[in-house]
Amino acid sequence: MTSPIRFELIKTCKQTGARLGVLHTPHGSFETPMFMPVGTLATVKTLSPEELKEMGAGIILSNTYHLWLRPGHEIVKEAGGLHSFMNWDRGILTDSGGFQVFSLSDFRKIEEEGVYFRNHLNGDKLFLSPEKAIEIQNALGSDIIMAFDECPPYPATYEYMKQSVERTSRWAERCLKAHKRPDVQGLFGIVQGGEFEDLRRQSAQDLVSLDFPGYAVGGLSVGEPKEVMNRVLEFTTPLLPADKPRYLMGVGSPDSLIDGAIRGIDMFDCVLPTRIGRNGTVMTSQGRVVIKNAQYARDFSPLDPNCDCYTCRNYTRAYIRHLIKCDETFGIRLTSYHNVYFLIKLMEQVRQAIREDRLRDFRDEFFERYGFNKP
Ligand code: PRF
Ligand code: ZN
Repeated sequence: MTSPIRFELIKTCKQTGARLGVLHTPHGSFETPMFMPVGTLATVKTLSPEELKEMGAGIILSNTYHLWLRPGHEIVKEAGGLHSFMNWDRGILTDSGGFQVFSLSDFRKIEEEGVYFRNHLNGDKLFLSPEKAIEIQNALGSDIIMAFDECPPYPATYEYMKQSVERTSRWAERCLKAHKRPDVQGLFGIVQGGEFEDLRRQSAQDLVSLDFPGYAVGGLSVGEPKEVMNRVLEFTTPLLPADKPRYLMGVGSPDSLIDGAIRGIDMFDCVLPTRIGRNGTVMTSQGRVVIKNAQYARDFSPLDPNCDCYTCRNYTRAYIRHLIKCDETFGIRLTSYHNVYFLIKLMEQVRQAIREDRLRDFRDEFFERYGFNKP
């Protein structure tokens, strides 16, 4: 059977080894490396699908766990699947729910058969397993579905991580067996193993032998220093097949997107642009701006002088600051729009730099301007 997800490697950057590619899905093709905005509850908070399209988003991420609880995957299926339910005709990737259980639920018990935990909304007892996570994702109809994995907290002991990696491999095999729609939905495996090189190797080998159409690197951006993440990526991505897409889960700060691409990552997702947007922080070519600060009260320039998004073409810092200080919803729409646009355009610039074999130079200039190099 041919996979519904196909990765086409166009070229690698001579300066860094970063990959320029095209990911083909049943809902369109898009260039990589790219950033997926997060629409946890079948909406990228405050933004319409039309707005996401006009920014150039090719695929968004949504969550199995949240849609299972509300409105329920049966209702989404009845609507004709997630694409028609939310009126989005480009790509959708759903995360499997395991990570959300670990981050949202206080009570949880991990067993071989799955995870017992409490509904974070009402405290009801719930159970999620590889089979259940796949059943829900099959009903949602997302283009890319994720294996049910365990993402241990950082730091975890070597012994714990080893048991966890082995269980995640057994769960991955059960996910493959449970997957009922492999002709229309691509199932990705998730490499775990924390910062331990031999465990990452074991995890990658186990998953690669199962032949998934794509692979994620999980268990990063969970509190470890940036240097640890970069080092783990350096020894992990070479273990993955060159002709399959690689997805770094839950990473979305501008510096990590660039450093991830340099280490061979093709896809990223993160709530960062919408989450910080809602509390009034924006990413600009000169670094982060906290728009509530008094210094912007009479600043009639755009959020970012180098941005040509809808927000920056039409509104000033002073106006947006006023809206956000008054809790006007239009304010967080404007900041969310700008932040998502910023990351989508950043990835466009990364791809152009790869095309021209100058991603190292681009990185150094970007870090200098953004202020990452400052003490
Ligand atoms: N596993 C899954 N989803 C995730 C992660 C993971 O390890 C992470 C780690 N940053 C974010 N989202 N299934
Ligand atoms: Zn802008």
